[in-house]
Amino acid sequence: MLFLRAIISVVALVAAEDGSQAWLRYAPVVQGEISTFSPTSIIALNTSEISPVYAARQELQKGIRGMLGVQLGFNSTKNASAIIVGTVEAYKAKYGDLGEQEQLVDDGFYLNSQGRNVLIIGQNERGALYGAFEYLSRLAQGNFGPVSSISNPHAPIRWANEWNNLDGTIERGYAGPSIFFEGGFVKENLTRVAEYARLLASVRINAVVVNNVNANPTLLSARNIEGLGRLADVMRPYGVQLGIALNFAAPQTFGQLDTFDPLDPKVDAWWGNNTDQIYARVPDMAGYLIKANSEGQPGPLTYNRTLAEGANMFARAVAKYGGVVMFRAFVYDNKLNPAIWKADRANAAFEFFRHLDGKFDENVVVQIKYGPIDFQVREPASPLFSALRQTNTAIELQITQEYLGHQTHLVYLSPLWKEILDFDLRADNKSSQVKDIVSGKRFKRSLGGFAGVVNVGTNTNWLGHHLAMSNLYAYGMMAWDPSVDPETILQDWARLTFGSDRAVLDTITSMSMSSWPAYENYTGNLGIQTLTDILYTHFGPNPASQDNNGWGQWTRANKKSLGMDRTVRNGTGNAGQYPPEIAQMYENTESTPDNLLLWFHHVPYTHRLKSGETVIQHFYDAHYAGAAVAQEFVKQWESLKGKIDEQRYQEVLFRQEFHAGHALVWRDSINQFYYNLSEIPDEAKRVGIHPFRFEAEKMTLSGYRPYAVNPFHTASGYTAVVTTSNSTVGTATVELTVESGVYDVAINYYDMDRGRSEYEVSVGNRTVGKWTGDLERRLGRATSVYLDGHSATRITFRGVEVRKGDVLKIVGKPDGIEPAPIDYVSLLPEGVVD
Ligand code: GCV
Repeated sequence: MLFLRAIISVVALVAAEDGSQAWLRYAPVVQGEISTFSPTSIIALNTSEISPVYAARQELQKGIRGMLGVQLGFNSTKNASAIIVGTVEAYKAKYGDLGEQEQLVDDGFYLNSQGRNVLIIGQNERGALYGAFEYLSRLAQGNFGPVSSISNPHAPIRWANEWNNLDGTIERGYAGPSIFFEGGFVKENLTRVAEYARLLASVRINAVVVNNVNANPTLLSARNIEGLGRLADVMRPYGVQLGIALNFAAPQTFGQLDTFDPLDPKVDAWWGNNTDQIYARVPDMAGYLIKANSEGQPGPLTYNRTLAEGANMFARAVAKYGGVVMFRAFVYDNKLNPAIWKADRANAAFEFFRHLDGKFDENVVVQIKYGPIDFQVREPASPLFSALRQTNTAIELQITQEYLGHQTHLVYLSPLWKEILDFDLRADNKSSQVKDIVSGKRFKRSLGGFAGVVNVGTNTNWLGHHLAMSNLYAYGMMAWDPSVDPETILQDWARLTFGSDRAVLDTITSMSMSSWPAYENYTGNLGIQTLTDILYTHFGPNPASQDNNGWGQWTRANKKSLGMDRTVRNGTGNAGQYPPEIAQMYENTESTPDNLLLWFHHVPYTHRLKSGETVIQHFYDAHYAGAAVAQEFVKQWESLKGKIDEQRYQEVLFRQEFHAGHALVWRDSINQFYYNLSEIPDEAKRVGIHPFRFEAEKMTLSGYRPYAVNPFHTASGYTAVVTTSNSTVGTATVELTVESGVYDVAINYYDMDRGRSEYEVSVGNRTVGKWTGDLERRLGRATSVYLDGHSATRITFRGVEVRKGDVLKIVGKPDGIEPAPIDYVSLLPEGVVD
């Protein structure tokens, strides 16, 4: 029997998998003491189909069948070897006392082996389901020993936010259109919503806000309320509650009142009435999420009412149903004047909310982004966490990689979140870790927790990149218990997702754990922010886009110096928003950690870091180091060929190759930008010096012409080539004056939206490769209609034989608006990256 299982397992390892099951694959298990698994049946203490206990029963049966090849029957009477799953109350009613349950809080669970019985007992039904998932996760990881543990959540609020529009698009979503909406309404087929709820429940997320915070008021139409009811119905069996985002002006724009003033009784009554209608269809709705007076959204400030008055209006409407209002602190003026040295967007949330402390109703939670700006690659913790003492708070994290590579770059985010959650703000000179503030423990608040912007789409694997799913898994597990180590969570996820092969685990661990530092290195380091294009896609490099506009993500880079002066002494005063011990640390360059130096200080490029390096040389070195790590990811992943099923292996490889190429685009672009600005050369003589490149504009061109790329630093030598018209086939040729040998041929080109150009490259009349510029179809990243840092990419053909004097020829056939653009060709001897 065991031998048979072992065979099944090997076969399953190589069978194609599409990622739809994520970490809930229940693949046959070979490791661990399988023979000690003794249960022969499952007793569920609630068998109503809408109960999470029922879902737990089904999941236990399915999981055990998949992993162990054993079909457990359902039983109702206790026998010597059953898995018993249910709530404390149901257990007590049936079997009497249960000792340890006293320690359970809402959603908590208890696992215990009693002889050959396994007890999975939740404080509530949802907790029982969480316990079942935990038990299955242990089995999947080869842990068959007796269980005995109690697990309680760190905080009651553990929500997912989905920025889905009613037309089916997703703001900052990179994995296809919405699973919730299309054409203005809730979708008819909600199969994937149920599957998503199952995934979320397995990582103990208890609610989902299904629509964009930039909310469409027509969500409140009768047809959509019915649709919301259907959404809640399919998620309910998994204990995942529905939440919705509201548009503050809805009473006027949708309800046809002449005002949306929150203190106008008509408006109050309108929201009360609408809320009653929604709760009539969704009696267990979790509550509302509100973005007000932010980025053009309406809010109470229009009527000179406070943000608290606005929040409390909704709080009153949902209070009688036990609902909560998540009110976002992401309120700022996006028309700031960059000429004012002391103006600072980072000050906004604190300035708007601090004086409102204690003015919010008990069922309001102020939802605060982790840093003062907007999900950058590195930010200090928001000072607002330490300022709200009599107000419930939650931290907002982002699983969707808006500023972090759109799920085409591998970036494991749990270490970033951990740094923020563990950060000690030293409120009143006492330990005040962010995680203890948002749980409500530090300031003794009744509510609090976590909101994670996920943005799953219809892509089979949910987030577009199989490896990005570690972020969703980690988010849930950290919201439950922020003290867990990011590497431990990662390894659990990797074992569940890819199996327990040591090489697979070690490789994925090494790649993922080095991914955030690498991304920080080749994008924006020393706290300067991500340096992506904030005026367009938030994907590729464009440092100049940060400055001289009203958005306030300034770097203040000039010829001599850069960084935001946020000191109290001479700058925007932002450092002074922190409690005294932290304020003092950030006030001075000497005590500010290097990785936040440019967040808090404006310094010359020649300023010396604690390492002894200058700021500019650190920029150059870090960009080279980070991009080099991204090249290694490809080789690391390739070492797993045959150890992972071919489908997921190839899909990840494709993204890692893109990632490696785009990391070089980032490296060169940022280095070139700051070299150009500061005119300080790279001591290591790398920046702007590319001995292995053949610039396309210097090749012999026919049907192609040189094109000055904008931003200039997103093209090697600032110039690319494009076809002379959208119907002309272009040819670029160059004689290769290199020693005969075997080379990798890397071609940097631009893959724009709205066109699928075709390319062919040959060396000495021997075809090296052909490809189509169709990444807009294959990657979910935001696209660009320009030649720029978003469309810039690289394709590499490896092991090409080249003879001295061979002619390299690229033929480019334009399509749509895409003129088959080429930047350069690198001819790379083994081990060289250029
Ligand atoms: C949903 C940033 C993003 C916006 C997002 C906003 C927010 O500005 O770029 O897409 O809007 O944050 O969090 O409200």
